[in-house]
Amino acid sequence: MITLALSKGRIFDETLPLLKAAGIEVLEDPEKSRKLILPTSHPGVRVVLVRASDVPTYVQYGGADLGVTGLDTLIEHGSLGLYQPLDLQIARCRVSVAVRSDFDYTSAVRQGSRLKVATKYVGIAREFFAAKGVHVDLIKLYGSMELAPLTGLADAIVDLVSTGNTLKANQLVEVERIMDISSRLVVNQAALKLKQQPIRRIIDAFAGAIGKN
Ligand code: PRT
Ligand code: MG
Repeated sequence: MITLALSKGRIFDETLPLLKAAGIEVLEDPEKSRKLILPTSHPGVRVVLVRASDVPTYVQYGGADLGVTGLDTLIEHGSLGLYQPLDLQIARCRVSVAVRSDFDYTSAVRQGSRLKVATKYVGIAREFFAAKGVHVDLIKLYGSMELAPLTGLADAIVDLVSTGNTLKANQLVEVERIMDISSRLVVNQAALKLKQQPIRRIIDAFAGAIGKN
């Protein structure tokens, strides 16, 4: 049995066409079913639904053989024990710095002010500001980062942006782009050795379908 870890929402939705290219159809809709293990049209393949941030953990420890995860999540988790054969080019976005539209970020940086930065991406943020030589106090949040500058919790946030509509709706402006993000296929290294043929077949089918949607 091959187990593929996916998270509900955009990653699940955007992985479906890749699975289809591999001749695999998921037989239940995760938005309608309460099941966490979904059968597929292929008797040897099943999908497990986990939190987006738990996908690398499942694959690292062998709870799943493969998974699809955002590069953001993968960087924060670390890639120990994970083989990363493919950039699937799905769920694209970027990691950016954003501030309140009335906050003068450029001056604050130029003056060497200490910045309070709220983020779920503590690792990415720490490395980015260290490389710029900007002193930051990082505040770890698990969601709704946009609220932090509006309530005075932080001067800036480091968060994912795709259309920019969420920032705009909250009077925030993007002041730096840190990195471009897309989702990656991750594979458990031991599983790749033990179940080489069926896993290779999935990797190859995904590879052939990238960018075709
Ligand atoms: O929601 P939950 O806490 O369960 O987990 P999650 O937020 O990690 O999962 P999910 O499914 O929301 O995101 C999974 C992956 O999708 C992320 O790790 C990214 O790699 C990728 N992705 C692509 C995005 C976005 N685009 C995105 N726009 N993830 C989140 N967003 C959010 C962003 O955080 C912000 O709140 O959408 C909002 C901004 O969108 P725009 O279009 O208004 O700019
Ligand atoms: Mg989310």
